[in-house]
Amino acid sequence: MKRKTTLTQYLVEQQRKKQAVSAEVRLLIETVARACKAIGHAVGKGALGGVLGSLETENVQGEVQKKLDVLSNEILLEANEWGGHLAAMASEEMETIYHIPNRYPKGEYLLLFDPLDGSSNIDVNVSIGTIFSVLRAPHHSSGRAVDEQDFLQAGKEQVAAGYAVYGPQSMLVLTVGAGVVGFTLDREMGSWVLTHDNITIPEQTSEFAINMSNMRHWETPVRRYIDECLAGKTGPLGKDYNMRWIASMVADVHRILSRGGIFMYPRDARPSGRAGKLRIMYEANPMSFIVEQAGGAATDGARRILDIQPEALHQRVGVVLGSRAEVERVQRYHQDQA
Ligand code: AHM
Ligand code: MG
Repeated sequence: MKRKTTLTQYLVEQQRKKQAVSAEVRLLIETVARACKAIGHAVGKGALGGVLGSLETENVQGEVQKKLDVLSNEILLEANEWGGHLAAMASEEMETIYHIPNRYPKGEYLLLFDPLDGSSNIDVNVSIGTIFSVLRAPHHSSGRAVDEQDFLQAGKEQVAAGYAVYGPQSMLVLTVGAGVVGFTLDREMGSWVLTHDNITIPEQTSEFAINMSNMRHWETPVRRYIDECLAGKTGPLGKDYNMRWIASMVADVHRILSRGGIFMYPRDARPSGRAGKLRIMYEANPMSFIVEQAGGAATDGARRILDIQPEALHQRVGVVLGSRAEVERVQRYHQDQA
């Protein structure tokens, strides 16, 4: 029987053969993966673990926090603060950055995460997930501690990115800049086992994912593309399209990595939608890195997402990502409009 490759073995191999990861990054990813296992365990218990429902608190974006949002955030902080591989962390659930407590050594990397993405699906037993991004901490010769400004790096600077999806199976999908691989959690053994080597996104697709209830607010290029999809075989795109919308970015992107498609959460005309909904640093950037590494593309309409210079930790951005040919078409429609 062929021996199974675990996450640890995969990372050691990357470190040894391709030098794609340093020992610190390997440790960091393994620690995040261990935290994801714990989050997946809590998610799996649901009502039995008393973890469903909301708290009375709001996060910095004014969203009501779910118990699992906060618990997942704590699991990730606790798992990562003591290993010596990080200079600081940032999260969707925290207003500003989290400094590594003085009692622990500091490392050279920055970790950003959305601890539990797809919050509206937590209480209804639909797939949710964790998204993470790893950056290098700038070196300060003065020895001063890192600050929020140090996190504001374009997505192309990411060293690694990944997500865990908690669904019928728990899976971890990862890139260290050398393609995309997927691991499935072997619940009996408690280990992440490599099950999806070299994930690639088909270039063409006939499936789109967008929240159609926002249609009246969309900008013209988005409306044009979706109108053409809806026109089917006799329309300008010449084929019938299907639609899927899970409303967990992790699950929607995972489907696209599995069988192609386009995912859009575009900017729109609402006062709350002008900048987009999804956050660049810990949602759009890691997902765009993964999608590009799998042969797909990611844009905000005008620019490649990974090229955008962020100006704030919780900055939002319009997102169009997935199969290359479709994303490029949407981008062309934006250029036509400009
Ligand atoms: P969250 O981080 O608070 O869960 O919000 C992000 C989620 C994405 O997972 C998903 O794509 C989107 O919000 C769904 O939004 P909507 O409910 O407007 O369809
Ligand atoms: Mg999110």
